Amino acid sequence: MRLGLDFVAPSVGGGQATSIQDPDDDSTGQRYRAIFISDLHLGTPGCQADALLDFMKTHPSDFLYLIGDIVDGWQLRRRWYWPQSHNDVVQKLLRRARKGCRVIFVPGNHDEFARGFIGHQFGGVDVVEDAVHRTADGRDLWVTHGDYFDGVIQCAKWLAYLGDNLYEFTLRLNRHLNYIRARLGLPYWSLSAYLKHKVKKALNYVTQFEVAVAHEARRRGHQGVVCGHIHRAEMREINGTLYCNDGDWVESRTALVEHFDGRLELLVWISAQDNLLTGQLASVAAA
Ligand SMILES: [Mn+2]
Repeated sequence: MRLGLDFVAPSVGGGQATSIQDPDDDSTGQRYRAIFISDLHLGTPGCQADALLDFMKTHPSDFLYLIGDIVDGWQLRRRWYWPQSHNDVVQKLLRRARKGCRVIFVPGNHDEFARGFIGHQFGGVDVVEDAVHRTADGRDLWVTHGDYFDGVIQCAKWLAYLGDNLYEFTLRLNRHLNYIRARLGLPYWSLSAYLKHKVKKALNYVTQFEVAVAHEARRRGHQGVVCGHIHRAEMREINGTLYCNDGDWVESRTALVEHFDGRLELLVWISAQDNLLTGQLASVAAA
């Protein structure tokens, strides 16, 4: 198994389309056995729906795991924001399920409203509390969003809401700053990623989270875990357990994929228009 970060270039047609091809399948890129994505935060201006659509369009899979915070119910309750591109993402997800892809939705804390529908199926999408994915090479991966390990959210919901507001604020500030930076000819720079990185580094939060999740996966008898929630893509062994975090589609645009031989890989989506920023994106996700 290869550890590390790889890049998915936007497909320019033709190329490596493989295996099952249905006539309605417009995908031109590589097919994966499984794709794991989380923290799309549909319903917020931060969601990079267009990039996600490009990724989804070009990369079909047999399994698609939606590991929480897909729709941001917290933000939508406060302010309705639902552009066409967010609708397109939902349509695309449902279409995949219709086309025979096994789509599994594990709700997170931002879409906890969906936890009321656990055990049900909507348009071919299974809503489950958590899942176990068996890789082609026989490893069992526990699939969970990860917020159950978040002491702050578990103990005091209002604190989490406060944190959410601050996060939204930095994201907005980030957009303005980058507009100015772009005008000055400077490359993209993510303030919220920087702040999150700094703050959480100081609190040692990320490590604690990762160790706790990996430990629980091991306790449950699995070889690894795939989660999201902290918006930090990662794939590494922790005390003999494979810890995978598929990142997010607000900043890092990352996905975890399984190849047909069971090999797992962490991908960063680079849009055609910003391939100059490759280095920046890589360091955010790989940090
Ligand atoms: Mn979350």
